[in-house]
Amino acid sequence: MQETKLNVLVEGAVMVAFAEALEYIPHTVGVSAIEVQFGLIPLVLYALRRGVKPGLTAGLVWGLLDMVLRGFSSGSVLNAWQGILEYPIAFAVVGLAGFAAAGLAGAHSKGTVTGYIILGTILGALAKYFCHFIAGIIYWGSYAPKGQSAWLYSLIVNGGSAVVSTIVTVLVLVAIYLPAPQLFRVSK
Ligand code: 218
Repeated sequence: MQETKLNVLVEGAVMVAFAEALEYIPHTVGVSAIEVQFGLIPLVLYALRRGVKPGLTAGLVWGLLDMVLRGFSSGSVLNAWQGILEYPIAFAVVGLAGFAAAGLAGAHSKGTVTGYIILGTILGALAKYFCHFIAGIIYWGSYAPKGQSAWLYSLIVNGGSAVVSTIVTVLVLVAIYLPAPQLFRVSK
């Protein structure tokens, strides 16, 4: 099939819609603020297929959409700077997973592809939760249990979210790749 910019755009719109739909599945761990962000699955897949620039753009759109549809109503937007850091910026940097796209495109074995899926997911999730970690220290410290410092609380919540979200995303993407490797390749 002839690949056009329109293909990349439409595919991005579908992935963003899918990512946002997945946000409606309950995804906090127990009573904690730790979350399993299922939306990373389509967003990282898109960045792995299309690279950094489309990935950053799709992440930015997803962040704005999530802020409007869920952020304001859940009380997760505390002020303008925090809102900008934790929605458009934090969601956009998931697209950094696209740094693994070139390696994945040139990979020939299942092991190598799995390695690039892991690398891309870690890059995207780490970048996103680093933003939330910083925001957690500055803006969410008052939610820390008595006696716990703001940075340790933020590290536990956002580090925990990064780890569980990365594990779930890698497991699902590898489970998709094994029976359907064509989904990770862009036809030329
Ligand atoms: C310690 C702490 N608690 C809450 C937040 C806010 N936060 C964390 C992760 C993801 C998101 C975006 C919606 O999924 C938000 C708003 C924080 N940064 N730190």
